[in-house]
Amino acid sequence: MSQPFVAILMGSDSDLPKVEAAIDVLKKLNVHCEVRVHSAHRTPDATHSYVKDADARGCAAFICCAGMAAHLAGVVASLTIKPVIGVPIDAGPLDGMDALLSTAQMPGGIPVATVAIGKAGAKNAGYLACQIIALGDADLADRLKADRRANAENVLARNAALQEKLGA
Ligand code: RP5
Repeated sequence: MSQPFVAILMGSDSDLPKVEAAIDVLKKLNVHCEVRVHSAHRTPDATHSYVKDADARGCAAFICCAGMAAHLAGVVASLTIKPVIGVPIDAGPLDGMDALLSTAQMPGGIPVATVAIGKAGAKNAGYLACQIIALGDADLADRLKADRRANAENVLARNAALQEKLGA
């Protein structure tokens, strides 16, 4: 069985500045990922072929990032029973509300775990994918716990710095 990996798909390379937040998390936690531009609307055949192939090669979860009428996550979810995480991208005049609804409002039986719009959503998509893989990977679970501790320590340190600045 090949090494589990996360497939990150985006509808356009114009999404990359937001999608990088997911890539950064996976790199930090040492989880292998493939990153591809595949559009549900502009390249439907290539999207189908890639998802089927990635699924067969051991993809553990798909992260699908798209803006506007964002059907990428839903289409990918229709092709696999691996977990699909949808990231609505804030592209276009509706600032991602269009993508949020297009990604989240899936018909029953074809779930897409939809995270927040934009960069924060992409970051959480990276963490969620790692948490899914960590169900069967104790070392990754330890790295996730250490990351949470580091986050908490960082917030506490910033609070201490603020108190000092305020003379409290
Ligand atoms: C969506 O349309 C893409 O995911 C992107 O967010 C948006 C605009 O794409 P471009 O016109 O910038 O290629 O499919």
